[in-house]
Amino acid sequence: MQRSLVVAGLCVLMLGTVGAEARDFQPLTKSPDRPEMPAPGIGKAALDCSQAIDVSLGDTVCGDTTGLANEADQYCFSPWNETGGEIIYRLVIDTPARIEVSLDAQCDLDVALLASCDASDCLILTDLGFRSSGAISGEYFIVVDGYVGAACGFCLTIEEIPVAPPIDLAGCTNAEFTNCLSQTITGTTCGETNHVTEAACGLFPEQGQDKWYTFEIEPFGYILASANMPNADVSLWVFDDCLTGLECLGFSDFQGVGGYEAVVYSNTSSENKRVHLVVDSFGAAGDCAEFEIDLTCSGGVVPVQQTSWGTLKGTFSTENGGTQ
Ligand SMILES: [Ca+2]
Ligand SMILES: [Ca+2]
Ligand SMILES: [Ca+2]
Repeated sequence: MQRSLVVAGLCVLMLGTVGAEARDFQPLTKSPDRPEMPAPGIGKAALDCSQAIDVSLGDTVCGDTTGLANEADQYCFSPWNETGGEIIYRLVIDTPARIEVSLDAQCDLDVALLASCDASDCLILTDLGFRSSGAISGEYFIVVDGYVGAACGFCLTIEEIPVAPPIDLAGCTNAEFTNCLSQTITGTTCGETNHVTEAACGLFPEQGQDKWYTFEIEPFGYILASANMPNADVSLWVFDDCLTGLECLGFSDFQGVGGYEAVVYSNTSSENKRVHLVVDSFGAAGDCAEFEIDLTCSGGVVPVQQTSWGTLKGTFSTENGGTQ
């Protein structure tokens, strides 16, 4: 394993590993590369929704923010500088529905979803749109705003989408049992099935075919996986065992094609823990690709080994200094 890849993987781990909390809304695309600190001076949230345009599920509405006033320039406490003028839409959903809102703009506009007419009462801010994780209802405000003063024409589509299918349990029951060892695993998702597209801790629909591995992790052991698909946009999941409901324990999909994703899971219980590591991809339905996983796994090989922080640190230093 090359040192740079390990470092890259660990950096992703620090920045990108997502815990198991459910997300009510997800962006449709990965975030553009923008500054991580708020621009000085932004923070206005004084929207006036008295002129908000009513929209309904199924609508596509077009507008133009050119020449409009900038009443709000920060949403969701994001660092994104939304100093362009804005147009506000009001969406009322009577019958619970899963929604997707997508923005097609001629310049760098963004779209925010608000729970009330207040840019601080923000549910999600995205570059090109968002979807709800499940069915929602009630009154929402959708704001189209301009990143760093951008202003132009756009169309916004608000539609109902199907609720995500449940995870196909065959992925779990047919998973490949793998010894919990530090190793490099190469494989392909081609010939597999798309068992999982969305789960509570995911960020994007992972429509690719997915390959499942099962690991048994000793008490206070851990699993650390960094994966790459040279020709596709890899993602990683960690799921609880089938018997315990396949809770989503970890997820990573922050890089694009050829980028590395990393997840870590620690067994904090005093009993052996069975988890599934799933290699998946972001892309078109049924996509598949070859992958490589650099794996560090502590415990689960019979007889059960003792793991201490000393060996954990030793593992990292060995990996950092190793060549292959
Ligand atoms: Ca604005
Ligand atoms: Ca999948
Ligand atoms: Ca990725």
